[in-house]
Amino acid sequence: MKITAARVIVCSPGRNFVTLKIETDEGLTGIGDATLNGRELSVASYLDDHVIPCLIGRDPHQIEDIWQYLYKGAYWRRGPVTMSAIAAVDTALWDIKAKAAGLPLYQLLGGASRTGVMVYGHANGRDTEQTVDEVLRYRDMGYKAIRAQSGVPGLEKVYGVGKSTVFYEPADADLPSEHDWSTEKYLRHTPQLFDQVRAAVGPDIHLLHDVHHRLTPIEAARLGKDLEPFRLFWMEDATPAENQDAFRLIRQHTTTPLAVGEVFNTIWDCKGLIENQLIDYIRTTVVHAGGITHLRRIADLASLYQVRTGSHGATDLSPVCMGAALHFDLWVPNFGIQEYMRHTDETDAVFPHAYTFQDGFMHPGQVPGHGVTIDEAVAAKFPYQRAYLPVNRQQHDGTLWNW
Ligand code: CS2
Ligand code: MG
Repeated sequence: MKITAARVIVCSPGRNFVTLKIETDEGLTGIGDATLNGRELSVASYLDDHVIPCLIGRDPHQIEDIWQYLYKGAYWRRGPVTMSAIAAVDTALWDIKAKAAGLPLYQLLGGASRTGVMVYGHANGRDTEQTVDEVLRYRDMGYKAIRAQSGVPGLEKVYGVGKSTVFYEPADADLPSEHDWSTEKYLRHTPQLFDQVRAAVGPDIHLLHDVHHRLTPIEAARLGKDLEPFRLFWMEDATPAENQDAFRLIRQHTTTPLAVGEVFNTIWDCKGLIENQLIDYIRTTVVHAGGITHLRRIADLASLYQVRTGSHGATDLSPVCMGAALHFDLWVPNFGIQEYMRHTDETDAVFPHAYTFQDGFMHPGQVPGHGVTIDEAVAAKFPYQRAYLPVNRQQHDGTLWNW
């Protein structure tokens, strides 16, 4: 089989998505997600200008060789743009290989290791009361695991709290909007939020929280300790993780489980965290960490240290990534949980898919490939629209901070 053509489809059904479509001389096609929120066109260009010319004429079955060619052949290794582009190629090739075999992708990875994929949903509210109501609503929808994020008294806009409680799209402006931040107000508010959420929802629902990189290590240690009575499933992105050793300080002070990695793009970003057991869940994804091929390597390293997977699954990762992720999740032995932020109906119309949600669990479906397609005619109705993620500034003096 030979790759005869490949093209990048950029569309914006409510938010921007970048999709790579690979065609072969046997009529089989495969697609991969290449969406990098706020930098979509960089990945589109990387694919169009630098990757696709190298793919034409290659055997699509040679997934590993093509991965190595794109990773080592670029000379300039790693980084979110490069690895998202490689991920899109990898995902599309696994899609083709599974279709050629007439099997759902998870069967090629090693078959199902579980009956379904436990997911967590996003409950958010402007204040504690609305957030508690939203957590109860997600429980009533059947979720066994629910992330809770709320507004912080005294802060106008914070990460994780959308204009509506149903959909949350952080890339909310043509140029970065500016949020204000106060660690003190956040650290005062969050423990009482979870005190009320846990009291309302009871002991059986897994509760998660995303700190979103906004604390220093000692502040994260304090929050982890304060949250221990509420038995969180995880506290995510407690502090920026460029310095993997920073998690030692958090680990010394709290038993609240730690998750990190949605912004990581290779195994090198998390090798120290995993080998030193500084985290409990690794959040790397199909779309941003080099595709199925590389994500398996990260999961295998993690399994040596009892670190489980907990892949990122926000709405800025397309249904193509979600579909591929669910096949990975169904197979991976050290599975932990999968994030599932529902896409809008517009997005789902662009990306018809076989995956399903029922009673807190998802399944990728049984169709050959990863089970997600792109309706290019519908996609064409939604042209690209520039949108950036916000930035944070310290409320007291305007210092630029982590959003
Ligand atoms: C968040 C994301 O879902 C999460 O855990 O960290 O919503 C993140 O803010 C976005 O994916 C950024 O584009
Ligand atoms: Mg996150």
